[in-house]
Amino acid sequence: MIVPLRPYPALLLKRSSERVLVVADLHIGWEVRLAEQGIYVPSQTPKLQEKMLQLIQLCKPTSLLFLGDVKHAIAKVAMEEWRDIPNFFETLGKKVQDIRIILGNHDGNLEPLLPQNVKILPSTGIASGSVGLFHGHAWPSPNLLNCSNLITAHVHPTVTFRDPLGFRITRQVWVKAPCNNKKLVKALLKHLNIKADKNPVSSLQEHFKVKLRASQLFIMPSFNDFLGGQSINRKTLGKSGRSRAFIGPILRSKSVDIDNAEVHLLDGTFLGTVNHLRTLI
Ligand SMILES: [Mn+2]
Repeated sequence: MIVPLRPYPALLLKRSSERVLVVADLHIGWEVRLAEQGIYVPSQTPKLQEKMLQLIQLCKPTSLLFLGDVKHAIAKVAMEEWRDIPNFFETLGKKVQDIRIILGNHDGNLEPLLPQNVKILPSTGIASGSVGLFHGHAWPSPNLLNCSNLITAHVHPTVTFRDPLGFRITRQVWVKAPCNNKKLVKALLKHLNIKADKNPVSSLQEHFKVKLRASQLFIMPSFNDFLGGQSINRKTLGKSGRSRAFIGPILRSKSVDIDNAEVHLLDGTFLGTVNHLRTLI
């Protein structure tokens, strides 16, 4: 069972006695980048840590799962990250022993910063019962298509409105999109250089012994609310008339029906579909 932890950008996966607290896109050290541009913001890590501790107390998880982009500097390790990241995981490790991280595109050289008990998982994701989790900058492993629900992050989804005075309002959101799973299989097999004949679904079964079940995709908001995000209801054509694609191969593959995706605020308010929200930007 997937339970969004309103009003936090976090969810709880419940499966028999297991309770997995899932968060994504912390981008620890993001403010260091701002300092390089002359904007000095104090470290946000204590705030992120406090929010995690609140959630742990609230939902009593048996494990923590970070869905990618724990750190911000892509390949190198910034000075502050040497201090903040080990402290952060040591503090959380005192409350919850089992901590796992699915690698995102910003997680280069993360491993030396982590305490022993933190497990690193590949960016191709993991399957947990009927739920498949991956960061979203890379294709998931084919076996995730056996899960009816896919959960991804990476986009930091937001919604934007403009009121009649011209004020622009941006809020973080959850997105729940239906998948055209046949298209999804076709695109994934193409990526893997596997010739899919007329029936990609049976090719998937044949090559990977995977029965296609994926039917919807959830996009998680970023846990760090200081970050920018991708506006989910922006017009798909830019001023130049060129199409402005979403980031990540799965959203670009057109196998996710973003137009008919449901959009919810962090407090659970249902805002409508992306199609409808596009008229308000
Ligand atoms: Mn990312």
